Formats: sequence, C-alpha cells, structure tokens
Amino acid sequence: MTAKHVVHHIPVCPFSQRLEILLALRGRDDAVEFRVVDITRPRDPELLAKTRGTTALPVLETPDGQILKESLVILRYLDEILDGPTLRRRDPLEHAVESMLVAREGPFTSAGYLFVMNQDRARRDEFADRLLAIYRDIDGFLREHSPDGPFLFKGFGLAEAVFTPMFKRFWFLDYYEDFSLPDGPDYDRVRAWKEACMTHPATHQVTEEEIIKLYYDYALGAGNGALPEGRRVSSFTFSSPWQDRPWPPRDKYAGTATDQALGLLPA
Ligand SMILES: N[C@@H](CCC(=O)N[C@@H](CS)C(=O)NCC(=O)O)C(=O)O
Repeated sequence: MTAKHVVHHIPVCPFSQRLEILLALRGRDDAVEFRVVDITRPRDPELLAKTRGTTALPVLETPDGQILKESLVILRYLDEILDGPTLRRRDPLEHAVESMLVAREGPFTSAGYLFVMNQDRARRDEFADRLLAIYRDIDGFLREHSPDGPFLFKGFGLAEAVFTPMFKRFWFLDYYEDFSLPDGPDYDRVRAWKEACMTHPATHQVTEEEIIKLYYDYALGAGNGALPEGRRVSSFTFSSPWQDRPWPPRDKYAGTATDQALGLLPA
C-alpha cells in the first residue's frame, strides 16, 4: 500500500475506534489519515457529495477516490490490505465462527444505546434486561466455542476489535444507569472476555472519563450532536476540552444540567 487512504470520522466514535484498534495492532497508525468531522456543525457539502447524502461515519476514501461505508466493511478491507497477519481467522470454519459472534454486534450496540437514551425511569429495568439477555447469549456462545478463553481464539482478533469499542462506550451505562453484569455463572465467561478486551494494550484510544463527559447528551436522549432542551452547547463540542470539564451529574432522569455547570462554555 503506497498512497494514503483517508478516513473521515468523528473522534470518540466507537465505529471508528474499530479501525484505530486494527491499526494499533498492526503498528500501522500511519497507514490511514484520519480527518475529523465536527458532529455539532452542519456537514461539509463536499463530503456529503462524496457519500451521496449519507451522514454516518466513518467513511473511507481510497487513494483513487472510491468511497467505502460501514465500519465492519472498512475494518475487513483494511485488514486485508495492510501488511502482516490478518485479524480475521484464515481458516474458513474459524472465520465462520468469528463471523457469528460479529453478527451479534448490531443487537448488542442498539440495546446499549437504547438503554442509555431511555428517558422513562419506569422502563429502566426493561432496557437492562434486554441487554443482559444479549450478554447471556454471548456468554453461551463463548462457552461453546472457546470455553477456556479469554479470547474467542488464541489472541485478540476480529470479534474483539468489533466489540471492544462498545464495551468501552457502555461505561456510560455504569455511570448513568448504575448498570453492571450481575455476579454468577451466567455471565462469567463473557465477563472474562470483556475484561480481556478492555485491558488489551491496543484498545486504549479512549478513557472512561472522556466517554462519560462526551456522552452526557446521549444519556439525556439526544444523540449524534443533537441538543437536549434548554441547552445551547453539545457535550460533543470541541471548544471546551473534556479534560477541563467537571464530571456530569449521574442522575440522568433529573433533566439536564446547564451548559455552564457542565463546563461547556469556553473559558
Ligand atoms: N453502522 C455504521 C454506524 C455508524 C454511525 O452511527 N456513526 C455515528 C458516529 S458514532 C455517526 O456518524 N453519527 C452521525 C450521523 O449518522 O449523522 C457503522 O458501523 O459504520
């Protein structure tokens, strides 16, 4: 690979972190140029023309101008073209097994996001139960295919790169929903997998504090840079660095804190 591929992305986006993990594992952070899109501003018309109107990121632009969308597609593409051993299993059966686990990422992701965005306190347990059912399903899958673990196969692979960014985003559930995996054998295998994924040195692109502060608006039901009622600055703003902000209030059902209290107004 000679000329650079460009990835248009939103910093802290979990879908984009999948690509960053792959590059870190390969020691090829330089293989892709990441171009930042500010989610709190209207999209650049030039980029919109390239994507033919869709706004979801990441989007990869090849050196000859081809556009690839969807993080899993981009991840698999980069995995194939970068030098070195692939993340995906080369054995067809093993690849089929990892693909079955990867196929669970959509329901897992939406269960976590719907949970954090729920604004009806009375429905909290319903959302928690839905997510727990998926954790139990993954636990069973790992027991069947990798009883000893901690990873699905020998090391950190494709399925781990797909799920780890979501495990890290779900810090917002620990904080805003007081959610954790219950003790007990139904969750022990998936707990060990999650722990091994989250502590792997190639996955430290984001911190818990960063996620909690940036995703405050999601916890108030406002995703993708939208504004909760009564606020003028998004928690995803670039103009007030998250490091300088106080930790947001944990009780999301009490309504929003002010822009000022959240440290969102530039000093
Ligand atoms: N299925 C897509 C989801 C991408 C996605 O939802 N990205 C979010 C950022 S984390 C986004 O671009 N949101 C803004 C938008 O959709 O306009 C993928 O895997 O790439």
